Amino acid sequence: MSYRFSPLAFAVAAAFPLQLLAEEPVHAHGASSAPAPVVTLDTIVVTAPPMRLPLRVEFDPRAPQQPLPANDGASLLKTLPGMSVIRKGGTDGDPVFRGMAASRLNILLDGAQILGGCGGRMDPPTAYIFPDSYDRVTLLKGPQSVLYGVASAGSVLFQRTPTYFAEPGYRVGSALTVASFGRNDEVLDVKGGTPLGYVQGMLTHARSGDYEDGDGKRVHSRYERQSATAILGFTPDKNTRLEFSAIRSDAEAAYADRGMDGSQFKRENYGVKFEKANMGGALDKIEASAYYNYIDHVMDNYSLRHASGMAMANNPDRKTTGYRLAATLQPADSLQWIVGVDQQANLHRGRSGGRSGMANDYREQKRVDNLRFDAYGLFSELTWQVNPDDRFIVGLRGDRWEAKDKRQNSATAHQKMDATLTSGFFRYERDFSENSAFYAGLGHSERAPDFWELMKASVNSTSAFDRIHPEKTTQLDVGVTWQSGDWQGFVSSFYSKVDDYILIESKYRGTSDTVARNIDATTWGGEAGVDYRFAPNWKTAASLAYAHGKNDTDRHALGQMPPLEGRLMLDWDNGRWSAGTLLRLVARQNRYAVNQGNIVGQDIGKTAGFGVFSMNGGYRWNKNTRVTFGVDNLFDQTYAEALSKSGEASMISGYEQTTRVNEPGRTLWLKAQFALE
Ligand SMILES: [Cu+2]
Repeated sequence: MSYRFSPLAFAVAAAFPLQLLAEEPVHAHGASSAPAPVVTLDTIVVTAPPMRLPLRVEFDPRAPQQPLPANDGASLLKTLPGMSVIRKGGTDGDPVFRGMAASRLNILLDGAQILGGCGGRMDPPTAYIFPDSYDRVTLLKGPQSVLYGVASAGSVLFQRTPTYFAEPGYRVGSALTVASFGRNDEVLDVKGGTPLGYVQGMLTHARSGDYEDGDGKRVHSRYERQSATAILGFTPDKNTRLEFSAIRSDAEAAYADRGMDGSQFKRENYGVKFEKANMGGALDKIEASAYYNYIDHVMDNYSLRHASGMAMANNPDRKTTGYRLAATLQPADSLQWIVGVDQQANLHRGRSGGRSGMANDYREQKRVDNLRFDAYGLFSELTWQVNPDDRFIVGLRGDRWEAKDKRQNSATAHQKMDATLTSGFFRYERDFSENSAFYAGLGHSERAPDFWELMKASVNSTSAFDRIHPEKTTQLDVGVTWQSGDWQGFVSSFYSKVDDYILIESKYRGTSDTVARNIDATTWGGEAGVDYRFAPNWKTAASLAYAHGKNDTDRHALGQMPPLEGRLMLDWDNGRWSAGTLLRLVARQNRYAVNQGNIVGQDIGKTAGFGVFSMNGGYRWNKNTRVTFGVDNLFDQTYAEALSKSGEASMISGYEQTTRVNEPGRTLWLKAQFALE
């Protein structure tokens, strides 16, 4: 499917960038089955989605990507310039934007927060994302929006486009992916409805064997994942929607960086949403939603590997609930004002024991409370369209946050901590022409420490709880997007001062402690890209991403920062056949801080640069049926990303140890997509 870019859609989008999120119902029927007009795919394989709106990148998660992403949310994001993934095994890596990982990147699944349970961070929110069950992914860069919770490095929204059937109809979509290393993914998405409402059911399944690196060394990385989604919606009219949704999913995944694997990632989700749009008066839209997310994770050292020593299992769970209410006001034609409140509460519990069915069975143990969090926030974001070309956007957010240490044997047992957090931004945007814009914004956000940070030790105590302060980011974002003839490009840059950056340091001062401590940091960098359509069916593109981090307190590099990265692409597409190449070049990383980083990982040392070359092709019968195929890492390079986890801690019998968890070697893949309506 190739969506031609609609100038009208862009003009609307550029004028009201905030309205795009869930504004226009897409007719899942008839001629247009395209997701939303803003999602455009110039080529059928996404190698780097272009940035066409200030501070915001969008892409279709169902579109084939090169390199073939693993079946989770993080791998899917890696194609965006500025994004990296901390690899732990075959799937469930942690996404990192501009060197900022974990809670610094706010991830929402159809508006809901999901918080993992694994103390060892096996399950970032993206581990509960099944890419084929979403219609759109949006990255909002920087602390430049207050609508979706506290965002310091940015927010990533995995969204479903609202469904509306103008007349009775149905749509069946399916996709099948097969690839090297025993990989196969299947998805079935069925929806049907009338103007009164709709039902939708989605099933996904994915499985992969252990992959091999370029040297043919097997990496302990196999996984299997499945999800089922059911959605029931009522649409009394085109602008009113009441939707109920339920998701169940489970997975198992091998980890190459540690002594245990994830043998269960159960998730249960229920959501309800109400929305009334285009009301036409001073009150234009209201939105209300509530959700329940429960995850029940098991990791052990016997299900997916030969146990060395005693069989052990760890079984944390976490329940997260929340709601959000928002109103869009239109006090004047030139003003759009969104106000609202959101709330979130979660409780983390744990238990551990022996193998199921054996003495000390973990399932027979009592679950004990660890930490409990309660937070709510008030937000207000105003867009003032001064004239057709200039606008100001200002946002303000206040959060009240509270945490309680419910552990019995913690140094801070039964203590409480709380904070009032203020975030806000101010941005100016100017359109030069239909597809060209400039922006400059100053933002500030205050982020409370998360579960993983609070569970660490601190400098002078075995508990970091109540010892570390919220992290405060103040950031300048400046950029431009432009299009002129066959050329198109973007630059987005940032400069950030982080006060009380929560640094995680392992082997602190020669001990075996991993501590959390506040430091001050400065980061700067950005992303840039250019596309050039040099002949009717030909396009070449290049992108560059860099982030520089300094630990101002310790006076050296900030840990876990990715090196300079560039991509060069060449694509040919005649509407039926397509072909493309991708060369990804990553520089060496000489700036590192051994044992320092974030809750996901810490630096090991310097890394070498590398280049990876990949090719793809495709054929489409019509807009609903296409096949794409490719070979990633054609020359079978052996390499590891700078942010990869250490492979030395694992000691898995039958697997050779490597310094870092290496990336896959040569990988062949084919994805077939088919839809009926
Ligand atoms: Cu785990």
